[in-house]
Amino acid sequence: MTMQLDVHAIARHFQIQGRFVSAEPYGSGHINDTYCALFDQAGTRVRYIFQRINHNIFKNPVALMENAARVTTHLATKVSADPDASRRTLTLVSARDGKPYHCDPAGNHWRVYLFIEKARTFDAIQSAEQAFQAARAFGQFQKLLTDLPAPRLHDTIPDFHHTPKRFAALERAIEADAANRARLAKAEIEFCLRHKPITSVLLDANLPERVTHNDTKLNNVMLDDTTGEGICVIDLDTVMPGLALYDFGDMVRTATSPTKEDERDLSKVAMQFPMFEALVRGYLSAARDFLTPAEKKFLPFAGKLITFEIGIRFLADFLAGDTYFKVHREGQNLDRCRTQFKLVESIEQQEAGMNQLVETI
Ligand code: ADP
Ligand code: GN1
Ligand code: MG
Repeated sequence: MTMQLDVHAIARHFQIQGRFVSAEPYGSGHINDTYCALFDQAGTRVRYIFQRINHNIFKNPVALMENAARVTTHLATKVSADPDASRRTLTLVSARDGKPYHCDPAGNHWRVYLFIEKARTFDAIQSAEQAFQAARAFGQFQKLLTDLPAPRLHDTIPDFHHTPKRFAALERAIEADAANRARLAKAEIEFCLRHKPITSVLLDANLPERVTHNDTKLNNVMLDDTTGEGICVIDLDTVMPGLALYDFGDMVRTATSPTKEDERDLSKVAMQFPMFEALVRGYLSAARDFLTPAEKKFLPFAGKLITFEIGIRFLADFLAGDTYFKVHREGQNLDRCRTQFKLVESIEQQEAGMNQLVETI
């Protein structure tokens, strides 16, 4: 009830017509507080997405919203000729003062997006066609942003995909062992130490900086209910300068194993080759025009690296006592870490074939 009242009170600050009906928590993101709010607009029920930005994680929500406004405006121009334009990119609803957000008395920053109807996100991949569609949408997203006008976007989280720094943070978390949990994660810590040498490979490869999404997990793209098409890329908080490979890598992490991220039965976790192939084909169908040969060559490696990197982050958060990612049960971050490392192993076993495939496409 408190939450309903909160969202209702927040809603008054946005340029939304009609009568507030209800609001409820929505989605399975790990970071922000997301609500679906229903309004009655002259007899028609219209939904909106309300989000309270997690300012423990995003230290500068105003800069973040400046990025989001620039990116959504640019994308809107690009898709404007499409009859379905309003579902092909997120659309921010302005606050009554004209800003793209509202700051409440407690210092929380809220934003509102039009609800993308007749489409949904998936927490686990169900088919190769879905993998193709998701990858094509993220590739298209990068492509449409290749000519985003200057200035450079803000780094909403500095060094977000700097894997060696993520590794150093893990080492500090092991050392501090703040929640006395290192004893529960000996095998995982050992796994990390063994894999340390891969952390700097992409940074050493001298790849071009681009505008990238940086959080391309499967449930950050909406697939159309009827056609299955990857219709809209969402969750724009980490859109900033990065490597194209960070985005492809996170697709491999979240769309090649049939399991959810926190699957406890590790025997079910595996890199499925047909899903990888669909990702490569879908991504290249949009990104081929701008990708360099070096970027293309590293596609399989990026899958391994980003899976490892997010595994490190889950492990570090488990050791720190679950202060970053939302958890809904004890040990969830360790379970998430384990699925990542199992997937890294599965990729390693198939890496030669993955490299071969990429060469032929
Ligand atoms: P988080 O940063 O916490 O992951 P997201 O922006 O990804 O938050 O939103 C969480 C979930 O809410 C998404 O996975 C998606 O299912 C849903 N969602 C977000 N934005 C929209 C939108 N504009 N229309 C419909 N659903 C949305
Ligand atoms: C978070 O916001 P969400 O749930 O889409 C995280 C990503 C991780 C992901 C792991 C800002 O993504 O970096 O890869 O969880 N986002 C942030 O599921 O840290
Ligand atoms: Mg999300």
